[in-house]
Amino acid sequence: MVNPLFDSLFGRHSGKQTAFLYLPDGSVLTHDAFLKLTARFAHAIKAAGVAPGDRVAVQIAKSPEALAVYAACVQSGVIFLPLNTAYTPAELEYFIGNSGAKLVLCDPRNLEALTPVATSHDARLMTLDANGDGSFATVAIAMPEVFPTVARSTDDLAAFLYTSGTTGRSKGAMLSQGNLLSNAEVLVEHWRFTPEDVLLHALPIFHTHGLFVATNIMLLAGGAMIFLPKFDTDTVIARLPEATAMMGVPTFYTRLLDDPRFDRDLTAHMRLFVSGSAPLLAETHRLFEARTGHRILERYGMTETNMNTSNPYDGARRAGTVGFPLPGVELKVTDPESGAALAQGEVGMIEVRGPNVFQGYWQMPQKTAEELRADGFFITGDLGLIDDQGYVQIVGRGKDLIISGGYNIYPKEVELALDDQPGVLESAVIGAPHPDFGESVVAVLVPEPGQAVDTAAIETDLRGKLARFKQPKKLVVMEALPRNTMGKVQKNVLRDQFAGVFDPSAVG
Ligand code: MLC
Ligand code: AMP
Repeated sequence: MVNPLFDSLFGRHSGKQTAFLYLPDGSVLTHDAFLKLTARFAHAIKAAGVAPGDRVAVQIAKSPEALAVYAACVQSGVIFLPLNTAYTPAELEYFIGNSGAKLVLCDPRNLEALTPVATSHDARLMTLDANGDGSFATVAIAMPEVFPTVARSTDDLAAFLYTSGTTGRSKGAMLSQGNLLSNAEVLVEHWRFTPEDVLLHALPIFHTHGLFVATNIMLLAGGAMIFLPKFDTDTVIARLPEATAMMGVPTFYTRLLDDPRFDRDLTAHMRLFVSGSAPLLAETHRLFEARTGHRILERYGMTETNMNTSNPYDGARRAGTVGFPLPGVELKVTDPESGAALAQGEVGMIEVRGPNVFQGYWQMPQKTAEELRADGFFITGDLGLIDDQGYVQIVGRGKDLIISGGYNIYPKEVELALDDQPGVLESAVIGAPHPDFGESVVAVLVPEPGQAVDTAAIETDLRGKLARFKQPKKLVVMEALPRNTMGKVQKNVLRDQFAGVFDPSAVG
């Protein structure tokens, strides 16, 4: 194969007049039409001066065109760097600078704000909107419908996905063609995807779940997707009859369960519901089965590793577990201090090794060495155990991380933004249980002696600095933070104290 990822996912569909994307307006994009769009985009990328191995940073709305940018990057041997559409220009500055992106594709609405950012990092800036219009599209439209695919090997890098860290600085996880392809191959087989499948796709396509798990699988299987711009309960319920499978974060499933139209009749024809990116409560699993007769298939993965474990397709899908290591993936539970393997049933650090595990963090050899062992095991930061039947259970996190509606929020990043605020001496950010998002952000602020803290002004200021989903949904002022005898902030105490702040049944 000239370019294993492109040839396996995209190239093999060339000329096929079969449906690939069912769109919200009722139109259908065929595999062949998608491939032609991809070729034009690949020409436009090349014409912008981007060479194989360079990075293209992309912050655009979910659309067939956005997906074709991914395909075009793979075809031209360029590294695809998708960015959450919620990120502010202030956040983007770091990703563009750190990655050394040659080309940045943004929504026309962000052109003005991003121009100085792109200029200061010597990146070319072009636009593409949700309708497929913009300066990038204008160049592409005049380009040929065929592009000579650039030769790559499975060891070559295909994508950078940035993931925040406990220090507050994001790290670019480098994923090779082989990382992505091997995982897609395993999942197609494991979850039995075929060309007959139609996946209801309501996830964003800038993260592992919606981009690699959902899209790569469907491309490899040769099936189609109902490609929705975002999750909306009404639309999902309306389009579900055309689907055979759905993938989502737990919030999707709790929102659907809140709607009485989501019942056994509506879902009787469905083959598979997959959940991941955040813990699915055992209670949600049971309610879902009672309502629909389907047992959600829960799996476990992360940006650095793609998918690691999955409940079985046949056999028991056990609530509160993430199933077994996928074929080719080794998983062990170790002592977080010594790294020694623990016995079955003991709680420790989950480590994984396999063809799915990434190549390291971009230009951060020290961070890479801290998390990726020389023998290839990646230290996930998740705490768990392997039960007596071999199922993996995640019981907590060794990393200070909040997962809200499937998005990761590192408290340190929010704390740094809060500590800069006038009148704030220090802050502590924690996650509290949230009925919709699973967890949500609570910030505790301690004022400088004799000063008042203006929480409304802080909220306004944060809007320009942090993506909306990272902003605290509750700001609390306290005189001091609880500390242990070593002086370390006791976040557990705060978590207990604020466990009920988002509980709608709680008084006050
Ligand atoms: C939106 N908001 C959020 C939020 N999403 N706040 C906290 N957490 C979130 N996840 C903000 C909005 O900006 C809005 O702010 C307010 O909360 C209410 O918004 P909403 O309309 O209710 O939200 P909605 O747009 O419906 O989005 C919710 C969601 C979305 C759950 C559908 O967040 C989503 O699609 N999440 C999926 C994330 C995902 O794909 N994760 C995979 C990562 S990969 P305002 O201004 O109104 O107050 C990974 C690896 C693996 O983890 O294993 O898969
Ligand atoms: P990300 O860095 O966005 O890829 O998020 C990866 C993290 O999401 C993992 O390290 C886990 O903490 C969490 N995660 C993913 N899937 C699950 C799951 N099924 N159950 C619990 N946590 C999960």
